[in-house]
Amino acid sequence: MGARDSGVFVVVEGPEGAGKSTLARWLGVRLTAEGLPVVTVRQPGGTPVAEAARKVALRFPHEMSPAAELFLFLAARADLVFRVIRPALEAGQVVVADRFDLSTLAYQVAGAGLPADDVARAIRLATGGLVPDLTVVLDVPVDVGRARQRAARKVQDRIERQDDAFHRRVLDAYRRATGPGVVHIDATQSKKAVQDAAWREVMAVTALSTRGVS
Ligand code: T5A
Repeated sequence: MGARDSGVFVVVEGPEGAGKSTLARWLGVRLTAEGLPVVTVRQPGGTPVAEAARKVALRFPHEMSPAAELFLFLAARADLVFRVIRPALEAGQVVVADRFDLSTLAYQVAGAGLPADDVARAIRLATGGLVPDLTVVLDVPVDVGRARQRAARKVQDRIERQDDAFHRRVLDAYRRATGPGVVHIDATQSKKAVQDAAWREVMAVTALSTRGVS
């Protein structure tokens, strides 16, 4: 992990419609209720530069090369890490992020076909090597996630308009994800079951587990 202080960095990941935003919001509320200082962020977004990059990456009405798309997501992440995430961690806060590096590996590498090693190097440059303490990967089949988005009347962005084969490669990449702090949760379960499972993992990486909160 890149040098930082005593905060805790939690990331929620997964394919479209998996329930990431719902879970990230809930974790923010629950952690606050436990008396911990929390910052919740979504990616791409969260600073003026990152919001501008988000608009181009997701809403731009013209074709763009996979590499151009990669650097838009990483420009957004670099600014968010520098201006929001690292300062919060250095102040000892809990940061809950809706998406982080795994999204780039799933969408731009597995989905769009960019070379994994080059992208990993670019990510390290963007984040200074910051690694989450916990990455909760929510697992839903592509059709379930898309049905949830339709039910929520979400307007499709550039990435969501990619075909099913792209989204299956994204899902497979998430399913293969391993490493320190990476846990997988079946997100076809009820919201409550997903929250309970995630909360057990969050307690394990925060001081809450030793305070006996359940
Ligand atoms: N992207 C992003 C890249 O390509 N590379 C990158 O590096 C990064 C960071 C972001 C897009 O950018 C791409 C990936 C994305 O295409 P976005 O709109 O910010 O787009 O985020 P999405 O992840 O696409 O947002 P979604 O809203 O589609 O998915 P969520 O957040 O996973 O789902 P959520 O929580 O909004 O829930 C969707 C619906 O399902 C319900 C909710 O109530 C809601 O109605 N729901 C459940 N229903 C039943 N059971 C459950 N367990 C449920 N949990 C939630």
